[in-house]
Amino acid sequence: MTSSKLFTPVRFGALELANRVVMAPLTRNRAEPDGNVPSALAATYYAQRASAGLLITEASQIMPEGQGYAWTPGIHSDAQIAGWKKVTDAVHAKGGKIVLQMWHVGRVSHTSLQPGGVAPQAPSAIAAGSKTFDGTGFVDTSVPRALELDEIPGIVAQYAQAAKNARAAGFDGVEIHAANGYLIDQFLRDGANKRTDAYGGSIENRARFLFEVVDAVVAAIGADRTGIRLSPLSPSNGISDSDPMALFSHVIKGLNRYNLAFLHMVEGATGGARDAETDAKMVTLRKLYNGNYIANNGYTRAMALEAVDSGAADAVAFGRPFIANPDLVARLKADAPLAEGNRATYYGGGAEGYTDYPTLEDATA
Ligand code: 8OZ
Repeated sequence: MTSSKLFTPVRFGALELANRVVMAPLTRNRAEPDGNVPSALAATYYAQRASAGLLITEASQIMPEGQGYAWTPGIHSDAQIAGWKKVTDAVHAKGGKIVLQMWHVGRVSHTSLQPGGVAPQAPSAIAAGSKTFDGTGFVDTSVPRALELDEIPGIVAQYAQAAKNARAAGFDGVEIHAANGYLIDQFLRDGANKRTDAYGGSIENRARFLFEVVDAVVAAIGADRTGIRLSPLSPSNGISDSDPMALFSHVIKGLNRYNLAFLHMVEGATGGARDAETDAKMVTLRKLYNGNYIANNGYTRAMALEAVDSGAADAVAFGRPFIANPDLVARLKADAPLAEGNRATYYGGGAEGYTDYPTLEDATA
């Protein structure tokens, strides 16, 4: 047992968390193929993990065009809202808190996943050069089309509608997915955004879309129920920028004015190893933020205790460790061994590798 602050309550805006261990968003590709509706198994899966201080759901498309992989859940149809309601009810029944991660993939998609089989939406017609999963296998992402200037307000409005849908589905709030090379990140970076209008060129212009989305979501459900995730130094999904430190200094300083529930940062390359140079840059960026900070990416128990006890972070999000350890909080508290997840069952499939990982108590009973 330990008396670390990691296991103490904290308030993030309107969200009262029982501890500072957060479940990071994890794509699992198990929505019902008919309509991309969260399944009954999803309710079991999230409820099993409800002892986290906060659950952040897998990324969920805000509109059909926002989908980039097979069987990811949406938050745009009535059936999806009803499916998510079962998830939030199950989590709340166990005393947990849960926010929905809102996602538009932009160019990280394939024509076969787009309504009408057309090219995916993006700031500019530049392919990501990455792969996606179309339901049969891994395929190259398609060359996208550049959004028309007059289409952008409709997408911003869709984020606000998705946030309202999330609240209707019983979520405690939302996380705006602005990380990992998806649509918002594509607008931010000069490697993906070659626009010559108000949404391209200068850092201020490239950040315009992000701030319009934040404005709209905050107006829809309140800043105290809105969080955002950034990955300033991650090369995920073919994203690149000539000066990420200048870009994200502007973004993070700009986020200070909202008093959001939290800022959640992927520190370094998403899912990758950590290095000292990148960590130092992340510390520089982190210091620019005045609000609640959730740290993420490859944290061990020792790193998480240190981060929270030193005040470097207010909470730590764990991703992959939550797959095989539904009782991760209890295991961290007891300094118990962690189970290893089976990579073959990360994406797609049913209960195997999803809802069949035992708690330590059950495993040793
Ligand atoms: C893994 C596989 C597919 C999507 C992300 C939503 O990187 C994802 C994702 C992760 O943010």
